[in-house]
Amino acid sequence: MIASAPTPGVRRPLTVAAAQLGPIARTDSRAATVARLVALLREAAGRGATLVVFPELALTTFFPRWYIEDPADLDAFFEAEMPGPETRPLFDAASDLGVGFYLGYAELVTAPDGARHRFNTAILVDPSGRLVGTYRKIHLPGHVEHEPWRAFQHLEKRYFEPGNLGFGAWRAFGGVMGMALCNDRRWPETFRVLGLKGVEMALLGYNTPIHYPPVPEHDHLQGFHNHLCMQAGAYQNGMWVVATAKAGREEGCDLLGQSCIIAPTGEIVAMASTVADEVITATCDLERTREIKDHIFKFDLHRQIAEYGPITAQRGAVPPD
Ligand code: CDT
Repeated sequence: MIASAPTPGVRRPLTVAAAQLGPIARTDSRAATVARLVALLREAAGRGATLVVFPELALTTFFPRWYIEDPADLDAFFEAEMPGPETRPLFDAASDLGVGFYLGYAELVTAPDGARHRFNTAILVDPSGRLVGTYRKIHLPGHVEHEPWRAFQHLEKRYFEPGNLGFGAWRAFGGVMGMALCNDRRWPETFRVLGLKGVEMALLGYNTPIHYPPVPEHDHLQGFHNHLCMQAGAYQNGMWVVATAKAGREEGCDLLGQSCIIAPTGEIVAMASTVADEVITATCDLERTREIKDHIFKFDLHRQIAEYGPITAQRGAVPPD
């Protein structure tokens, strides 16, 4: 008998939902948006979910598409407290329903010295309403300066600092949970670090414009690349991935949908079929991570760490002379 074979009959089922959002207008109030989140939460709970994953920046329109000069206008998209008065109804509904959630939002932190820091953040809240963990987006895409030639901006590098909390792993929901945000999914380092922390389920929200101004010939590949990187990350690290989009035509910009739940084998087990508010669910057996983690990607047996130095020693490629 193989020592690491899964114990027959042992299961750790977790029913999760990806609660996709359709577009949010710039003028939509927080109250209106939070009411949409609560409706999705109720639907997910009605389908048996105990964990609901919302998108990145789920409380507002995807504001990095605009060059915003007035700091007060920018501040309007950020949360200075979580929960605050406008987000409290989501926390209350979740604990009433006994459902936990992942929520992406723009976080404004004021340090004791008065310095203000802005992060693209996700939190994980358990079914009792307790904050389990906070993740601040590490791989910020886009650009710093206003680039008027673009059809729309992608100013995440201007409006956010890179996350300063690292990639976390938390024991919750009967397993080991990890978080990431949008562009993080394109980087294998994200999933590998989560894998090395023992993560069994990665939660991720995204806002992905279908049009990519610097390389528009790739626009038709956005859906392919979205799934390609997450299916690879799931398989190569033996983890479930729950990925939720903000989708549809938002302020004239088309955002990719295709929210999905991916098994540790890399197979998509559920996928959204609209670009509107939509709940998808799957019952994920966390024990199935063993099929991969104990065999083809058994890290402690197969990884050759002496050969991986360049991954952390250098940022860019260094071709031979
Ligand atoms: N929100 C976010 O990270 N979006 C990026 C767009 C990349 S193109 C600037 C993504 O990876 O989908």
